[in-house]
Amino acid sequence: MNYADPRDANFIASANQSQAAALASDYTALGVQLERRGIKIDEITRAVATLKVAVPSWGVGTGGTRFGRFPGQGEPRNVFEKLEDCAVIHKLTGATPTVSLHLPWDRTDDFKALREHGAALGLGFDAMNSNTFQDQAGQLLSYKYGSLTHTDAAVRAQAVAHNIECIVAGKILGSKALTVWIGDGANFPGQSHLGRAFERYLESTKSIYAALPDDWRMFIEHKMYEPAFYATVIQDWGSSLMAAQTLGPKAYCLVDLGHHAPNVNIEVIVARLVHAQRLGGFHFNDSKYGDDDLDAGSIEPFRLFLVFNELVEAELAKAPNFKPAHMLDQSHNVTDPVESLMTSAIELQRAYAQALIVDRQALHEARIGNDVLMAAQTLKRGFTTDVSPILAQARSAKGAAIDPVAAYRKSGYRGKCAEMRPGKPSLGGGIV
Ligand code: LRH
Ligand code: MN
Repeated sequence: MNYADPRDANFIASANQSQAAALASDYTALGVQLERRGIKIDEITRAVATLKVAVPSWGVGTGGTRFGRFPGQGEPRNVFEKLEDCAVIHKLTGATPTVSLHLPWDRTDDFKALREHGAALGLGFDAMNSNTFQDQAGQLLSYKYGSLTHTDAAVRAQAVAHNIECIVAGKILGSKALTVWIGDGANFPGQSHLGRAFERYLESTKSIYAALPDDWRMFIEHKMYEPAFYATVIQDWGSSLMAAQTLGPKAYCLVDLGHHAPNVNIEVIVARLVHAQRLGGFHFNDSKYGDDDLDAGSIEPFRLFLVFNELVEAELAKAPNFKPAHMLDQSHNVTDPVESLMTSAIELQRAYAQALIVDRQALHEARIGNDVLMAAQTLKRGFTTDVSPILAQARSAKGAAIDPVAAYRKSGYRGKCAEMRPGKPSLGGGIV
């Protein structure tokens, strides 16, 4: 089996050779089409090239559900190997220069070495994620009945301490944010006092907030349900926004697309959080039913486009305090995680490019004139334009692969990992 390092610039250049001519003619053709619409294709390509997406460290291993996990070949066995896979994603897409870690899943006794390993691979570190939704071996107090909102102050203190541990590790790694998602809630009406649970959340997060360095942000991630199946303490954007506004200017709301009921209008939530100047960022993925954590743009690509349309509107309006962090948060149960993460990062770039080519002047006039159909058509025209040549050009211009999945498969990386990473991956259930 021949193997070539997919992170190697020469390998990528040779992989691109056979596709360069086709890309050039497709790019020119799209350029002519967009020119007719008053759009300069190179400006869009430059803008798309600036979109940075963080990869979840927990996404490069095969994910699972409570019913089972079917590990793939050559799974990364520790955070250092996870970074190697993340570097493949970044070198081939040019779009994912940072990794978002999750503690204790990525705990190591040498975060300085991890930072250096990342730097050597051309990677930085995005938001740290705490985990008080599982009990760890040797943990003193259980999170069975909650963590930051547990009725027992000692459990809350333990959960606060873990979040501060994540900040300490993040400071060594150069991270600038902490994402706090808790599964705290109730399975039965009556089980918890809905008001006091929220007050306990504020009391606990105040202690975490106080430990944040000045240049850090805290991302509060809401979720409608699961693991709690009746009431969740931070179940919606309203609860998250109230908490952020109570905590202070470093607290923001993080929107995980899968954390809403199927037909909730997420782009309206985005517009409100932009207005409130509290849009901290996203966990991009896709879903049809619950928090399915499927590949971004794989089920509802129009919804993803409409979210990016709100982001472009905010950019054009120079919305104050607007710097959303883009992260993927997915669980790859039946695909090669590297391939899924590469194609998902590209789907974010696609939605961004489609939103950038919308004729904003025509849209504005149609809206002001209540020409409903023309407004809808003008917006949709962005979505129905195949911007693939722009995405490929943006990659090739920065030495990434014109066709990342083809290059990845050509490299034989997965097979090489199967050789290099022997050992029996754990079976059973759970997302990692
Ligand atoms: C919760 C969540 C959260 C992560 C976890 C892996 O559903 O979206 O962001 O901590 O997935
Ligand atoms: Mn998430």
